[in-house]
Amino acid sequence: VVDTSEPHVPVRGLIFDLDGVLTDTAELHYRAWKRLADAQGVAFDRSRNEALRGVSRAESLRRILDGIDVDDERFTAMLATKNADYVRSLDQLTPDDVLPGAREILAEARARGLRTAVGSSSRNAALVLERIGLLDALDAVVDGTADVPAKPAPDLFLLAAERIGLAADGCVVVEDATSGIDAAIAAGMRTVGIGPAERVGHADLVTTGLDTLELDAVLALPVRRR
Ligand code: B16
Ligand code: MG
Repeated sequence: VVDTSEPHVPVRGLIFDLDGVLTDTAELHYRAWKRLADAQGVAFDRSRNEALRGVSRAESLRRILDGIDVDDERFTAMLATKNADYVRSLDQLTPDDVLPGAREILAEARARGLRTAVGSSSRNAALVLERIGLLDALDAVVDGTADVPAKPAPDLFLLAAERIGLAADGCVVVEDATSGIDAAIAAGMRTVGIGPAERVGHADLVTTGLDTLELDAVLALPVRRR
């Protein structure tokens, strides 16, 4: 009998998105954008906010303005206003804001010899991780301050893999955004999607949250064929 199955490439590291995976800063982003939009007289609500999941700050503002023409100076000022407001709101974050199962899976991954990293679009990721007390649970944090193209480009995740000393095919990315799963697939990584199939159904494994994710199931994922 000829065995045609691919040899299993071991999973050696987990790369987590931040907002929507380890904590829910989406609500704080929403409130800061909503205050800005109201002040500018631009229509914005929670359903429109859904389209900003995992999207960079500047691209988020472009989507909120939806074709409304503002000059560069005003655009930059709006970004600064929203971010100052958002950063102020991070004062409310505490370790209680870590999403269910996140602390546990990070600890279990470490205990089983896996490397752990964050790959987030946010330029405030280190601050958020410090507030929720997860910095020590991670071997590397790559965020929106890295000078690389944003998701869905693979660069952020490739950089995270490099920082934890792993090849792409040894990493699994855990993401809640469509563009994040796209980025991980483009990087040649295995993927876990957190959320509904409409959003992350193209991931190798889909679940509702880290509290329902079995590490053994993640370790058993076959490597993606390119
Ligand atoms: P900042 P993630 C993303 O985080 C958020 O989901 C998205 O709503 C936000 O606009 C983006 O970070 C940029 O955040 O304004 O703090 O740089 O999901 O990639 O961890
Ligand atoms: Mg996210």
